[in-house]
Amino acid sequence: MSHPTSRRMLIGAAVLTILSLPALAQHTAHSASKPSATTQKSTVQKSTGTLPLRAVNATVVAVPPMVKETSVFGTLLNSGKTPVVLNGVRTTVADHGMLMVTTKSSGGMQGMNMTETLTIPAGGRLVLSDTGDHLMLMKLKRALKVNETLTLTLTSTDGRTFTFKATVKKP
Ligand SMILES: [Cu+2]
Repeated sequence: MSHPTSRRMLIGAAVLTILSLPALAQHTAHSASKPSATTQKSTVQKSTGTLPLRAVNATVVAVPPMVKETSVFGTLLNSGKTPVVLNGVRTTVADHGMLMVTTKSSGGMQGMNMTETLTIPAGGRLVLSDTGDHLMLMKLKRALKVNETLTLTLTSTDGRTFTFKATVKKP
């Protein structure tokens, strides 16, 4: 299965919303199966402070108004001396966020799964893309406008946060 926010699948996603075919339903099922795991963990404050991160080319994929979920791509740079273990993402325009990994079956089919954590190595980077790790924003509360800027907050397992801006763009 291709990623639903690729250009080709966007049209598919719109159709899926109407026909409720499996791809979108499966994606929504991620949130249904673990409704509050990410949210709960992100509110556990073991320490406070800002993560030593920088976001480059942070992009939220523009979706048609009837599509209620979207992806976040870009590159996260960790200038710290220890790995950053992300456990959540949140923004006011979405009910909740999820961390996702893309998997490839032996048959070469691509799918994605929710993951509890994504790690940015010390002094390294994590690339978020439609063919790899990425973030998803679920149950969007309103339609997103192309070129608008959204504020997103990442949380880590040690309770620190990183807030950054991402621009809504067509894929
Ligand atoms: Cu995804």
